[in-house]
Amino acid sequence: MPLVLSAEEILNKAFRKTNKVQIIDRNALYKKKKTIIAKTESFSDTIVSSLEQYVKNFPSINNLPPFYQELIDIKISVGQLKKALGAVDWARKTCQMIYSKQSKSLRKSRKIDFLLSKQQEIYGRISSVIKQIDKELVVIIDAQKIMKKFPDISDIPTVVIAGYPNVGKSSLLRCLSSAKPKIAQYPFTTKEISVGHIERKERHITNRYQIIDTPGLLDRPISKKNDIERQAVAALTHLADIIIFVIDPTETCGYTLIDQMHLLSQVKKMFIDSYFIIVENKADFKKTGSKYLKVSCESGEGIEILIEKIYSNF
Ligand SMILES: Nc1nc2c(ncn2[C@@H]2O[C@H](COP(=O)(O)OP(=O)(O)O)[C@@H](O)[C@H]2O)c(=O)[nH]1
Ligand SMILES: [Mg+2]
Repeated sequence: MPLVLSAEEILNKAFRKTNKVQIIDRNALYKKKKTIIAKTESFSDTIVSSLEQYVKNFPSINNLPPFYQELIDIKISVGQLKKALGAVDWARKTCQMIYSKQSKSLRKSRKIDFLLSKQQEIYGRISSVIKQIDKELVVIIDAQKIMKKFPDISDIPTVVIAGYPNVGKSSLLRCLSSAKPKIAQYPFTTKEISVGHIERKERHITNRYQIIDTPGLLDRPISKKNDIERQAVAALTHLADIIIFVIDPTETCGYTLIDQMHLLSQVKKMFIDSYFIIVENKADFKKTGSKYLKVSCESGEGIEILIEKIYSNF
């Protein structure tokens, strides 16, 4: 992505470049005239090509995975970003036109006063166009900041873990992942996201799946979530092919089974397109007579069966 500058920075950069323009000509009049033209051209070129880079090299929003689009939407709205890019493109065309319309009269004239006043006019008009898109440039700069901090999530089959705090979600993520889970911050909250991977080798093919734990997001009732957290959950719905909902029947997590079942029904409503695997954790400690798969991150009981269940649903 190009480094997008604010309106003031763009103008400063363009003016700085004009100071470096030097023309050599033995004829003093020609030297002055050519210098004025060259500076004006350099000013306009710097601006037009910067704006062109911004629009051309900005990642196509429509081609981003929906999860990332949703993340952009949370902070600045995709519509606003598209409008901002449109405004920058308009400014590029307008600046180009201002210069090309005036450059002929610059070339024709031999009056230095006239040339200088034309130059000032072009500087002024282009500057005012750039100042007009200052807000839009800031939108793009903000979008870039968000995009740089995107959590590193791939477009591969994904399992998301949900359940109350202390039921054993992080333990389960470690239990299921081959490597140490990576932890990244959500770009829009202080919330973290932990991503682990399972690899499944079948003859010569290795399939990779990612497992995501989202502390603070899928471990609380919807009524306790603020707007941003709700939107973050919405973003996650794009990722989750499978949801593992972890129940702690020992209630040592500090939440009753009734509360846990209530959270399950809420999460089910949010992730209507995902396949649910409900597990009862801490089976080494206590098992209920329920139909749910019993696992233990401590003893490893049930983990193989859980992995098979994950595979068979992809
Ligand atoms: N007895 C037992 N304790 C467990 C098991 N899994 C997790 N725990 C414990 O439960 C507590 C919370 O686990 P953690 O993975 O941090 O839960 P999270 O908040 O849902 O991520 C920790 O003290 C774990 O050691 C298990 O299978 N059996
Ligand atoms: Mg945890």
